[in-house]
Amino acid sequence: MPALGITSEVIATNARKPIFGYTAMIISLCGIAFLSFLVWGHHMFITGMNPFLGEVFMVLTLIIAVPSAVKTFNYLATLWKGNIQFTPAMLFAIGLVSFFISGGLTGIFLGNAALDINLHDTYFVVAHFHLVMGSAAIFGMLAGVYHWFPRLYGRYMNNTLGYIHFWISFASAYLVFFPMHFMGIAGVPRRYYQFTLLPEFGVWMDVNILITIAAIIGGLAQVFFLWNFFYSIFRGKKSPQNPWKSNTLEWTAPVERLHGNWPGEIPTVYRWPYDYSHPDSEDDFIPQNVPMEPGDQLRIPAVEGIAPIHKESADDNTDHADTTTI
Ligand code: HEM
Ligand code: HEM
Ligand SMILES: [Cu+2]
Repeated sequence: MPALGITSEVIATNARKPIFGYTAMIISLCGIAFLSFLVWGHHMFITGMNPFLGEVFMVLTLIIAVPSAVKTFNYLATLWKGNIQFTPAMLFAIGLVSFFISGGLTGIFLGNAALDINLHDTYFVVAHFHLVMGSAAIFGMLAGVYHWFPRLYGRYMNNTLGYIHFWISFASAYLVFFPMHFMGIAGVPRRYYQFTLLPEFGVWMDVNILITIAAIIGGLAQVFFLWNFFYSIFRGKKSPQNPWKSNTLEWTAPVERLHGNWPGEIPTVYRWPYDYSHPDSEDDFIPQNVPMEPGDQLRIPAVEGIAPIHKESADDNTDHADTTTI
């Protein structure tokens, strides 16, 4: 879930567009969080559970595909016709979307109780969860590190090293985990120390070698990241206050760690976080702490009506802080 939240932020900022379907995105996130409590039985389809119970868990599991699909399509729609900035953070966020699709789709296979009789405890499962958990989740976290690094240290990470890190990690993750689907469909079981005693699995030897080589290369690629991270803390190029031209409030705070984060007064939030490519702004973005002008539209549907905006007094940002805060 945190990786998906990071991705929403990174994709909107670097596509220079409001996130597509803001309300639907929030409802989906809550829907996934809630439904995830009700699906544990899909790990137990072949334990001998009552088939009716299996059916219930199957339906609940497949329902999760709906909010997951909403999120994925909204990510793609946010990219659509955006002014896309291919920063390393953006590449990792798009990488998450890719892995989330590939890994999520196989979740639907596994969620079908009848199919799972064949697929359970095979490498198909290993492929599925490494795409969603070992790749998508990790890529989301890396997107967050690249994105917020200048916020943390006032310096950039090196872009070239970031690109090398992304492309090798992206290619090797698919090379490692994608072939495992075919092994699983062919019946190769998970959690075996070695397969050489089972001649029917001998055909997978070459694939296993490929996977091993790709995994070693992918592991080594992380050295670029670690080097980049620690080197940039001390020697990275100095970054401006708000390097990605983001709207959100954290980019208005100084890099120095202060009690209360801001030196003087705490800034007031006037607008939603997605005023990118705003027609009224020359800079193509309006940070959240810029007061509303008369005629500006508050574009959060859910908040409208709850937080009245005093348009006539918008220039004065101290007097009405209580009524203009969203
Ligand atoms: C569309 C969403 C998803 C569906 C429908 C789904 C469905 C399933 C099913 C039915 C299994 C059991 C397969 C079996 O053992 O026979 C499974 C295994 C697994 N899934 Fe997912 N999954 C989804 C997303 C995720 C996500 C987001 C993660 C983690 C980030 C995840 C992590 C795992 C893990 C770790 C296992 C293997 C557990 C084990 O037996 O060791 N899945 N998934
Ligand atoms: C280059 C990276 C990785 C490689 C090559 C890799 C490889 C593997 C392989 C081959 C297995 C199956 C072992 C077996 O069933 O005999 C496995 C199991 C597993 N991996 Fe990974 N993995 C990687 C990264 C990750 C990451 C990042 C996560 C979690 C975020 C993860 C979580 C798991 C889990 C939960 C299992 C199941 C353990 C079990 O069967 O009890 N892996 N991994
Ligand atoms: Cu599960």
